[in-house]
Amino acid sequence: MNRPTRRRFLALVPATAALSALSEGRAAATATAPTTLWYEQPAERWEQALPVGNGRLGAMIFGRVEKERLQLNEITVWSGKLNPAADRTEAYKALPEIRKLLKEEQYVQAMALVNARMTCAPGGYGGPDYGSYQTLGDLTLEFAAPAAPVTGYRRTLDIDTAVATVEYRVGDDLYTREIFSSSVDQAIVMRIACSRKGAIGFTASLTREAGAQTGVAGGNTLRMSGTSSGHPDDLRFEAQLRVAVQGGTVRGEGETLRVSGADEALLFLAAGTDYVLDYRKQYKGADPHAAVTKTLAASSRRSYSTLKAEHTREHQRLFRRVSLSLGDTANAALPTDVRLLRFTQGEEDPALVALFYQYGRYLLISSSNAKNELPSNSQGLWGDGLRMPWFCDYKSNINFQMNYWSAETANLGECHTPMLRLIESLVEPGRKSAQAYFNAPGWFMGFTTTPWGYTPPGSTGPWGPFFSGGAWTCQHLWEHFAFTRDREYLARVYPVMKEAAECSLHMLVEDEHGLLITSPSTSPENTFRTDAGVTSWVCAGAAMERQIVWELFSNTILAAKLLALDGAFREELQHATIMIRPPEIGRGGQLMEWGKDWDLNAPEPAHRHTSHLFALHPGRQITPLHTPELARAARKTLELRGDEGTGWSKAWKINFWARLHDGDHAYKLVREQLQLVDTTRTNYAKGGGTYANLFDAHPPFQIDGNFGAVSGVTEMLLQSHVMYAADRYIVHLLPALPSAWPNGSIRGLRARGGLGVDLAWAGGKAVSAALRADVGGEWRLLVPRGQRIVAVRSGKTPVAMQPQPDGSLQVALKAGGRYEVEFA
Ligand code: FUC
Repeated sequence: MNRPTRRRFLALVPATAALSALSEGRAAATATAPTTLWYEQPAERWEQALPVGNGRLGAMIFGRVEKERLQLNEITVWSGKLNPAADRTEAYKALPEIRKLLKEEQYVQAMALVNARMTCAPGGYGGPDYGSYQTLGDLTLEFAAPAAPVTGYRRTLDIDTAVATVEYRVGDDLYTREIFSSSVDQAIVMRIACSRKGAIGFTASLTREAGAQTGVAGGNTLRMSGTSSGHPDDLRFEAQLRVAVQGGTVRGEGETLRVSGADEALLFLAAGTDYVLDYRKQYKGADPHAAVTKTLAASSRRSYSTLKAEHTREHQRLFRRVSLSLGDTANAALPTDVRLLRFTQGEEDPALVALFYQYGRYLLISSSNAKNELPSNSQGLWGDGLRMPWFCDYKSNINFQMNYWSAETANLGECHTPMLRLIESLVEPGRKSAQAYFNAPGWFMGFTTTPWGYTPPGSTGPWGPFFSGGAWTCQHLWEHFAFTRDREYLARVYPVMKEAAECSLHMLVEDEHGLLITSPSTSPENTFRTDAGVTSWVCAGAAMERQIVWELFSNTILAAKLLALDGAFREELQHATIMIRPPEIGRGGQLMEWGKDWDLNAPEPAHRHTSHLFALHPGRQITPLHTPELARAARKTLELRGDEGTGWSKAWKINFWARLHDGDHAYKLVREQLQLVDTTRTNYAKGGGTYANLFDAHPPFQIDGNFGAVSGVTEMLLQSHVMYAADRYIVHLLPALPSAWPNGSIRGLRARGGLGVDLAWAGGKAVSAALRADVGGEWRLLVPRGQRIVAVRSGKTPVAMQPQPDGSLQVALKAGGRYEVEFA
C-alpha cells in the first residue's frame, strides 16, 4: 500500500481495494469483530477520526503515521460565564397586549412584540457571556519519516473494549499504538510499541489555538494550563502529559518531550477545570492543578495491563448489558467506511445497523459518565475549535432531550444522571426567568441552556421564543424513575417537577371554548401561514406546548401520588390536565400543529421539526392502541412532511414510525440515517446522515442523531410507554419489526416498571422472550399482530394470565423473578 497519508477520503477508496486487501489475508483476523470500527487509512478530517472518552475526558484519534493528532476534550471546557442580566426582567408586562393581539389574529404585530419583549435581554443568547463548548487542545506526536513504505496500515476502535488502535508495518517492523480513556483512572492512556527494540522515537507536544501556555514540568511531564478565552477570570483548565519509556530516553526539549530509542512508550494524560455545577458558587470551583497532578501521579504509577484491564472491565459493565444481532452479510468483513458507502448505495448490511446501534451506546457511556459535572452536549464530548456550531449547547427544543432518549431503554440508566442533575441545577436561575417572563411561580427554561444556568428564551423568532423547554426536560426526571423505581431519587426530583408544573399552570390561559392553551406559543423553529396569507411563528395554543404541559402535569400527578404529597395541588393539576385543549385533526386529516388548521398552507411543508408529534414520541398521549384516530392523523402528518431532514430529524422519524408500528417505514429511515455524508456545511433542510466515523451528520456533526437512532431502533423492538393504569405499563414486544430483519435477537433492554427484557425472533415472528422483574408488580404483555402468548413461566411454574380487550395479557411478576415467555 502507498503511504496512507496520501489516501483520499473514503469515497475514493474503492471497495474492491478493500476486498483485495482482505483476500490477501492482511489484518483480516480481527477486522471482522462485530464491535469494531476499522479503516485502512488515517483520518484526514475530523469526521473520520475515532472517539474515545471516559465520560468527561476524551480524544479524537487521527491515526496518522508521522504526525499523530489526538484532539482533546474535557466536558467542562466552556467559554462564557453566568450572566445574571440575561432575563428581560419585566417581559411579563407585555403578555396582556400580546395575548390580545393573538386573539385578534394580529400575527405580524404579535411577532414584533414577542421579539421586542419576550426574548432574552440584549447580549443574552449568543452574547459574550453565553459561551461555547471548546476544545481542550491537541496532543501531537511527531515521528521520524518511515525508512521504507508503510504497509498493512489499519486503525480500529473496538467499542466493546473501548480501546482504539493504530498499526502498520515498515519493512518487517510492526508498529502499534493503543489508546483508551479510563473512567477508573480518570486519564487517557496510550501505549506506543514496535516489534523491534529501540525503534520508538517521537516528540510530544500539547498545544491549544489560544489561551494556554505549555511548559515542561519535571523531566517527563508537560503541563498546559490557561483560561477558556484567555481572560484571568474565565474558566481555568489544565492538562498534564507524562511519558514513561522502556529502554531509551525521555527528556524535556523546549515546550515538548522528546523520546528516543525506546522499546515502548506509555503516555498518561490527565485534565480538569475549575468548573462546578453550582449556581450559588457562580459555577466556580477549585483550581484544577492539584487534582490533575494527583490523578496523573496515581495513574502513571500503575501498570499498563492493570490500567487497560480495569478500564475495559468498567466499560463492559455497562456496554455488555445489551447485545443485538440482526443477521450478517459478507459486507461485515469490510472496513467500516466501505460498508457505510455500500449501505448508502443500497446493499444490505444488518450487522452495520447493529454496530451503529451499539456505537450509539458506546458514545453515551463515553460522553455521559454518572459522575460527570455536565451532560453529553450537542457533540457529546467531542469537538474541535473555540466556538462550535450553535455553541454546542443544550438546546431544549429537541436536541438536549434526544441525547438521552436511549439512556433508559438501552440499559444505560446511570448515564442519564448528568442530564438529570443539570435539570435540577436550573431551578434557581429558572425561578428568575419564570418571574421575568410570566410573573409565574416555579422555574422556567426556554429553548436552550448552558453550563452557566442560561434559562431565558433566545434572542429572536422563530427559534428563540420557545417557552416549554424546562417543562419538557422534566419528562426525563419522571422517566428515570419509571424505569428504575428509585423512590428516594423520585422524592429528590419531585420538587423540580412540581415547580415546573407551577410555572406551566400559571402560563395557561383559556381559549374561546374555555379550554386551556399557552399564549403566546410557538412550534419550535417553524412558521405558519394563515388562510388570509399572513406568515408568522407565534400563535395562541400551538400543539406541542399543550402536549408538553399535559405530559408534565400527568407525570407530576403520578409522582405526587406515589410520594403521597400535595393532595390539593394534585387535584388542581388533574383538573387543568382535563381542560388542556387536546390534540386536533385538521382538514387534511393531519394532526394540527398550530392553534388553527393552517398546516396545509405551511411555508415549509417539509420542516425538520415535527414538534406537534411530541404526543406520539417522546410523549404518550397518542397511541395506535388507545387513540387510533389521532395516530392516523400523526401518520398523515408524517406523510405530508416526508422523510427528508437533518440527522436528528430522521432519527426522530424512526421513533415516530416505530410508535405507529410501521417497522418497514422506520427501517427506511434507519437506512437514510446511515447515508454516508461527506460535508460539514450546515444544511437545515436535508442532507442528514452519517460520517465515515459513524458520527451523526446534521450536517455538521451533531450527536443527537446517533442517540435518537438508538432510541428509534429500540422502539422498533420494544415499547413500554403506554400506561393501562397509573404507573402500570403495557410491554409491547416487537411492535415494529421490519421485514428487513426477519431473524434476530436482542438481550438486555429495559421496560418501564423496572423490567429487563430479552427477545428473539425468526421468520419475522417472536420465538422467545425473557423477563426479569426488579420489583414486583403487574404488566400487560402485547405481542406482534398474528401471534399470541401461550405461557409465561417462572422455571416450570406457569404465571396466571388475564386476557384484556386490547389483546394484551395481564401478568403479575415477583421481585427478582425471571420469566420465560412462549409464543404461538
Ligand atoms: C436547533 C435545530 C437545528 C440544530 C440546532 C442545534 O436549532 O433546529 O437544526 O439542531 O438546534
